[in-house]
Amino acid sequence: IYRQTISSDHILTSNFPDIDIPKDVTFHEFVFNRCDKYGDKVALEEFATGKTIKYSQLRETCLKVASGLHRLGLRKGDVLLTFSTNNIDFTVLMLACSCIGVWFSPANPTFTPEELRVQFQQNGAVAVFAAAPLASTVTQALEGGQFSHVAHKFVFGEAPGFESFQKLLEDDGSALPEVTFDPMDDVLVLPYSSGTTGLPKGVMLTHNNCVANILQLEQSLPVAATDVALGLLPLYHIYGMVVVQFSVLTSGGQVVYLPKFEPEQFLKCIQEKKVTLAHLVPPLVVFLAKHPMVSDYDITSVKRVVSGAAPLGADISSTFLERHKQVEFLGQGFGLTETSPVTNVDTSMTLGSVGYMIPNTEGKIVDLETQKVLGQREDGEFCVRGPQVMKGYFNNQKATDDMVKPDGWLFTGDIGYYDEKGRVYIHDRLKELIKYKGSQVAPAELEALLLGHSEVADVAVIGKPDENAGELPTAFVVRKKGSEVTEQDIVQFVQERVAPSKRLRGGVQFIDEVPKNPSGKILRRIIMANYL
Ligand code: 4UW
Repeated sequence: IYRQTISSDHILTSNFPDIDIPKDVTFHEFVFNRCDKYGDKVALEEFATGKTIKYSQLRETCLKVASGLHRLGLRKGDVLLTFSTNNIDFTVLMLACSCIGVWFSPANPTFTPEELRVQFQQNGAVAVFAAAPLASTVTQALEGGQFSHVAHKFVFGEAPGFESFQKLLEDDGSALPEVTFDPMDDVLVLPYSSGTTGLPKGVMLTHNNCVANILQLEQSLPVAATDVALGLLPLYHIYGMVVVQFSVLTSGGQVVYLPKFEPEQFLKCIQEKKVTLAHLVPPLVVFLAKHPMVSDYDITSVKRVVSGAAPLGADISSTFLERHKQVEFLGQGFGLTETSPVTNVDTSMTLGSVGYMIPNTEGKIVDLETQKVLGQREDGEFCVRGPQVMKGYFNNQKATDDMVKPDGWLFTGDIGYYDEKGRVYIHDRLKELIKYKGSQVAPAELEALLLGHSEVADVAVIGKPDENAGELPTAFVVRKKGSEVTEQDIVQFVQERVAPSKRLRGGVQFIDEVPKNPSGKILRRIIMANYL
């Protein structure tokens, strides 16, 4: 298909025709209707335990859990927090929440108790569901008694002080309520993102946002019923949650879950399960492209690889394709938590590009100062508009208004340009966000933590470029007068308080003054230019 993808006013569109996105279907009905077609095929499998669930079991299992949740008193609009690595129960629970209108808010399972506490404070969850090894972190997070709103504590498996998820799986389904939905307005999930500035915020994605994004992906990144997909990327993050889980489950493929990246298990899983489709982030593409251990395994079943969440360089793509000659497709996807997530997919294997807009999605590049729309190969901020754009940040209208304008355009905070065919290239970031191996690190969060250190007078945190990880969180610290605090002290201080992805792996540099503009905003580009 060839379509004109650049209009005369420099607005980019898809090279596929727009599609019909129903406005009246809920997420769970959309998914269940698809699942019903695939009968006794295995839908999900846990590689570590061998546990599976068939397509024919999904609807009934989720409805039982939904009934159990309603029996406990959970109602439409309540928030449920999940603190778990990837497993089948996670997927079942998300769909069960959808059935009764409960907002599903997943937290990063590597969080410390302090980090988890912040998410509880923000989302006011009435129930928490944890993986068994993480139950003690939940207990610590909830200590202190300010969380009387968390009325129910469940665990996948068994843990002291927690009720077992098994109880909900065994519900007889009789308490399932009639719930009326407005899929265009009702929230399905509340993942967290720091957006363009500040601390992580809950992102309200509606049923329709997520249905739309799955339908939009069907032409640009089709999944076949014969596909076996790798379920390694974390389900708490939007890429795992929507793209991995549901683009496969709505197409009849099978997802094999792994709880974390462990090189041998990862390769063994691909080899044994004959994985055909691998959703990856750039450091995993680097691993497959370069690591000697990869040659010890037969991973020739892999035919299509998708990379997203951070830039994938053309050099790494070429090295990867050179080594894995059976791979027919290596494409990049681009998007944000705030766009459910996908806005662009590279279908043309133009290495280094994030590709065309997906159907029903517009794009434009605007001048950083004047916001004037720019033309071919002119550099500016990338903006997107489409049915996958979030409803807004939870309890934060100001941050919503800063990012999404009244005419629907979302300002991504990413910098790039487009070529003569309408393909987009992203090569820089205007926003504060640091990406360590595809995971979000909000500099404002580390800065606030470091300002709490008794010997730190001022600080700025930025991402230092790194070939393997993408970026490494790096602190520029102004010591208090007379302080002799060392780099090691500061690194240690942070390490004890944050998830592994947020550690100061780029180190600490001591400076005399943090460069700021007159209103006190940190001039991160000046720090990068002067010190990196
Ligand atoms: N190239 C350069 C990229 C790219 C990128 C994202 O944590 P969030 O909010 O969201 C994500 C979403 C990942 C994703 C989107 C679409 C897709 O198809 C897919 O899989 C194939 C994965 O990570 O971070 C959003 C920010 O992450 C950067 C960019 O800065 C964006 O604003 N980012 N994908 N291909 N940068």
